[in-house]
Amino acid sequence: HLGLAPPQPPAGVASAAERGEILAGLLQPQAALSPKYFYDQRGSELFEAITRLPEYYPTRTERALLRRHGHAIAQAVGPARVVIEPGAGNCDKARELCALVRATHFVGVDISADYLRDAIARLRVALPGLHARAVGADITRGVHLPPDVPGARRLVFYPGSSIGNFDPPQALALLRHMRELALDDGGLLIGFDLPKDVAVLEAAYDDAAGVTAAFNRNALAHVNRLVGSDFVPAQWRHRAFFNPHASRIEMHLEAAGPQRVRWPGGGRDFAAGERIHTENSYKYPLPDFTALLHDAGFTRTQAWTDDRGWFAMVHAQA
Ligand code: AVI
Repeated sequence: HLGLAPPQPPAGVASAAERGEILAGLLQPQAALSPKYFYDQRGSELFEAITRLPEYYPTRTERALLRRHGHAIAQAVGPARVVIEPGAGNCDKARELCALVRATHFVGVDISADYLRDAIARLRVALPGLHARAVGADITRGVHLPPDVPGARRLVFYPGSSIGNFDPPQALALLRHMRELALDDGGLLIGFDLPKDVAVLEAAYDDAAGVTAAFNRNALAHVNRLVGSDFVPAQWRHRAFFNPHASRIEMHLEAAGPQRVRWPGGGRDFAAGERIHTENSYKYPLPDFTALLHDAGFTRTQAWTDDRGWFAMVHAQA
């Protein structure tokens, strides 16, 4: 590709496509914002704080699964290979996994590019023999690997139940894309959250310390920077509840009073109590998720769950 790259907007300002997507969501009758807008630098830090909260069980349950079944997981995955992690974040889990499967190459992809670059630098220190690369990209637009990434024996690693933040048709499309990334002799190791007691689920998304509330509101501060809007985050209440019909946690921001929000070229008035839908977090029963993996083109699957049946890891062969 020899042409000149199109001029890029300065960091922290939305591209035309991003701006269109954000404003279209805010102007829908039921206003909505993609959960990807949680993850600016501060949002990534807040998410990391969430993973350490007593109420937020997914991260520590998954880590325990990886440690307890490490040997069996390494066997299912096979020997040294290239690990690709979409949405790598702080790369904590990547460090353990790369050591476990004796990976030679790691490619971390994340929308929060600066945060990822720092994480990759730490990963290189922790595992000096690993060739580790950072790719700052939005995985919903497709993961494009640098041309020099080896093609053989790939493992796509998608932990943390991030797949739950996509609607099932989008999740299927993403899994198909991962199936392609894995090539014909690779696989996918994926973690996802299982349905459970509603009180446990709701506490995990509405913690006593208010970290998840701050994480939710931070999306408005991020959007203000991206599109030049004037949301006052403190005027929006955090709402999180389980929707049993869709088997998902929903997060919303609810206007504490009437809000007049303006941005260059437009705006919207919100009545008191009106909501912006900011996130879904789907909880899949294991058989449903296995079926989704087969629909996406994976063949054999092997699953591990914790004793309480709260979280699952699946290895799916291409
Ligand atoms: C990143 N993702 C899997 C988290 C989840 O549990 O859906 C995001 C999150 N939202 C609120 N708390 C954590």
